[in-house]
Amino acid sequence: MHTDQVRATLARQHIETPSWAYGNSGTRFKVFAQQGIPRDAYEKVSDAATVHRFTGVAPSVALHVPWDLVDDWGKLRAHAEDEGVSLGAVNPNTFQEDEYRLGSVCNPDPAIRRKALDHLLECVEITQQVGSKHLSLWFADGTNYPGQDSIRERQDRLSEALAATYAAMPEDMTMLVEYKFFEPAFYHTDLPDWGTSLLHCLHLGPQAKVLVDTGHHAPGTNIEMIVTTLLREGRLGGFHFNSRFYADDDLMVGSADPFGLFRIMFELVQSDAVTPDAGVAFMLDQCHNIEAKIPAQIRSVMNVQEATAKALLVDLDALREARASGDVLRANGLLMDAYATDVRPLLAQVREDLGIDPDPLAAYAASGYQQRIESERVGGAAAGWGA
Ligand code: AOS
Ligand code: ZN
Ligand code: ZN
Ligand code: ZN
Repeated sequence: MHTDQVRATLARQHIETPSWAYGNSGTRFKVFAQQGIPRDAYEKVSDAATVHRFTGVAPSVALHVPWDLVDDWGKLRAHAEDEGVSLGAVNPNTFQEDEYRLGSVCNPDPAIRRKALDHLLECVEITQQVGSKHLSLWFADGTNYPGQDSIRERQDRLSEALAATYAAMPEDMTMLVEYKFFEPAFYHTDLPDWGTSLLHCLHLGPQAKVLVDTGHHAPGTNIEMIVTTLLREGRLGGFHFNSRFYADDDLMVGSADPFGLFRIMFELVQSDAVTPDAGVAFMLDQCHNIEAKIPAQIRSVMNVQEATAKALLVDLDALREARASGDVLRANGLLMDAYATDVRPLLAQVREDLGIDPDPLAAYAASGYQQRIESERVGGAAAGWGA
């Protein structure tokens, strides 16, 4: 791809940040509260808009209900627009109520399943009120011991709830069905892998697609193979980008395995799916436990940009020839050459094309925004992972 085309493609990327990344978060051992943390969804949106202001490619923010609950979704939507961003995927929470101890939509108690389904249906409404097209579902449902519940009957319950939610969606809404191989359930998870998620999506209909969270696979999984298989089926709804060393660590994407992120981007490049036109939602899903929230999001956005830029530099014509002739070393060499390219100057040029500072992190540090929110935001932090 010619450099001008690479720059134009990179300038059109859309990397959605998650509201919950701006709030306090932590592990089950400790939540380290930080200064300047948003006190409500409005301030989370302002922080997300700040990431967009300094990166130029983060124009929307995903919401989480009820962590981002407001009394007027239309007002939050207007606030986002005033700040130069839009409200993105709506994420229901079916994992923090006490009743969900044995699951939510898969729970053996029909009354609890009804409660969970009512919440999903409420989130379909909220998705429309905030002007979003994505309902993003992740279920913590599963069991901790063999024999605890019927794995098969739980699939039936899950299917029933998804079908009722799907039926309530307008035609222009997409249901993203996220999977995770373990945690918080330890023996089995009701949506553990891409195959289970895809099966449910195929039963539901064309508006249901798989959400790939890069932290939700067993070590060594070839994620790019999953990505291409779903792309080929037209069922890749999007990503929750993050990094893992051991489990669902929700670290800055690209910080643990930048080569793996590059390989995922290269599969997307080959299917022309790195900009929003392809309908694959690029979303971050991270919890910055010990590092400053906004700069960490900026770094994550930059890491996605760098992996994409490298993937766009692969000489596809030469690769086609090398593959056709079985020239293994040349084909691999073409990928490795692109991966070895320092794309920071190219991305600095893209930022200048967008009219923003070529060094987003330095520009943010010099902006005084962090100092301002730390002095203004005293007294309480918004709900979130580590509320
Ligand atoms: C949980 O591990 C998943 O990654 C969720 O998608 C995410 O953490 C959050 O719960 C979405 O609201
Ligand atoms: Zn996720
Ligand atoms: Zn996760
Ligand atoms: Zn997550």
